[in-house]
Amino acid sequence: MSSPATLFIDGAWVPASDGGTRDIRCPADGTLVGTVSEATTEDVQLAIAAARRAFDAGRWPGLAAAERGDALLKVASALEARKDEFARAESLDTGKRLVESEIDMDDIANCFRYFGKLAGQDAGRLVDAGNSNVVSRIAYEPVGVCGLIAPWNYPLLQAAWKVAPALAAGNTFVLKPSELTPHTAILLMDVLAQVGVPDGVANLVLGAGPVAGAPLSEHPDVDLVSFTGGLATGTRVAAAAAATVKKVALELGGKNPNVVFADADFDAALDNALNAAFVHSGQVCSAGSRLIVEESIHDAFVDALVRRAQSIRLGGPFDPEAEAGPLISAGHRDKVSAYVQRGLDEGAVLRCGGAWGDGELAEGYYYLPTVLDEVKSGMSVVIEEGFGPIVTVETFRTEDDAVFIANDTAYGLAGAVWTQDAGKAQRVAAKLRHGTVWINDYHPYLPQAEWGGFGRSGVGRELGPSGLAEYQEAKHIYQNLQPAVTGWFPTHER
Ligand code: TXE
Repeated sequence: MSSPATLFIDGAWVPASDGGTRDIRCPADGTLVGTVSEATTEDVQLAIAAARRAFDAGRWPGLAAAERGDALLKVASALEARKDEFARAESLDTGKRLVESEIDMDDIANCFRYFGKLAGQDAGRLVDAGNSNVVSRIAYEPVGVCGLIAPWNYPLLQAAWKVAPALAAGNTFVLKPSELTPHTAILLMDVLAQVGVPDGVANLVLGAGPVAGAPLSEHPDVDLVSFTGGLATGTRVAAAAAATVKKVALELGGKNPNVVFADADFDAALDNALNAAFVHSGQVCSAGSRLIVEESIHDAFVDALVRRAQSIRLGGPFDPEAEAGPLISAGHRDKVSAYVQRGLDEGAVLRCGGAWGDGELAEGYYYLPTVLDEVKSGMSVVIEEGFGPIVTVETFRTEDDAVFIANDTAYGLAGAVWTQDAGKAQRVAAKLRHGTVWINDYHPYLPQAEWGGFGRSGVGRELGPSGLAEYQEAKHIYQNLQPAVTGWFPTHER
């Protein structure tokens, strides 16, 4: 059998240089989804070289920004036209429900549309130099070759948050999706080629992080690295990137507080606490994994939460009854199990879950929705990201306590506050040290609004105007309209 050609380098589909491959299996039942190329370091270097040539000598960076924007609008339309195919591929790779992948595909089309429209809008800025003989302006230029490293939880969505602004700004890139979930990135390259993105501008390498990803953070010809993934890998990427002083953008997850005051709309807060923690089985960087509830409603709220959590139906991507899916891999499920066990060893009270799915679910990597009550600051389940269907419960008595507990984390990605007191909502929102704060809601985000973290949740912002600025260099162009001798150094006769 010939080797699959699923690396996209310099406008061509190629196999790995050593013929290496990887089987991709659906986490819902282990079925083989496909076999893809596994890049070698040499393949990654070829992709970087292609991106470098396309940036230094190609036409993409110099195109009118609106023309690049038009290409992105075509990508959005193509994604809509091929939504079923993309959503199916995403669900097979991740095990997530088809309906969730369909929502992701709509969001991805909107992301391309947003950056497509934004691309031509800002022609820079005139600066008042305080001198009528000077024209001073700021031009926004592409950074260069971008290394884009994406995770497995929202494979194409996280890639799109990087690819769309990188292209809009006129960069070239090498994308490395997670080795577990490559298929929608492969489909995206097909779409980019079809809408006329020139050869070498968009390159795709597949494979394990240390081989296919690390060169993107190390190579001197890469000017920017944008990474979404775990804290440990992100720290490694940033350290490697420092050696060549690359621009670095990091999104490293969170330990996100969901603060519920006693005066909140009980049913809405409860329903959303469930969504916050258990959507996509908690494999969401902004998952509301820390429920921080006012002491007076703790018992009623947590009892109801446990009842609802126990009734969540788990199942595969195409099971119409399923409400949440499996974890991404056996390794990740082991990690989630160990994390919960550590919490129990440290004194957390297991209210439900804490076990693998059995019966029919035993074919996949399912983990039951888990509520850990009576956790305390300093426990590992309060400090570390669990990235599974786990919610911990803490209580507070005063508004100040609530804020203190919510900010008592090294992360700072997102959080929510539930109260019907508008003043309290605004006071608490203002004090939360998190990049997104929801008031009486959980999880919505907008392509036109910045997304990113305080503290160890990362560096930089994706989406919104700042999401484009990450991929631009600001250049000051200063023109003297009346050149003259300065006389600073007088002419000395010898
Ligand atoms: O992620 P990794 P893992 C968190 C979550 C999870 C933990 C570990 O808590 O339990 O991270 O998950 C590539 N140089 N998040 O191990 O390793 C890798 O191939 C360059 C939060 O799966 O961070 C993949 O493409 N790249 C998160 C990407 O990095 C390397 C989403 C992310 O994988 C590399 C996912 C290296 N040395 C997990 N090593 C979020 N922020 O949403 C690996 N990679």
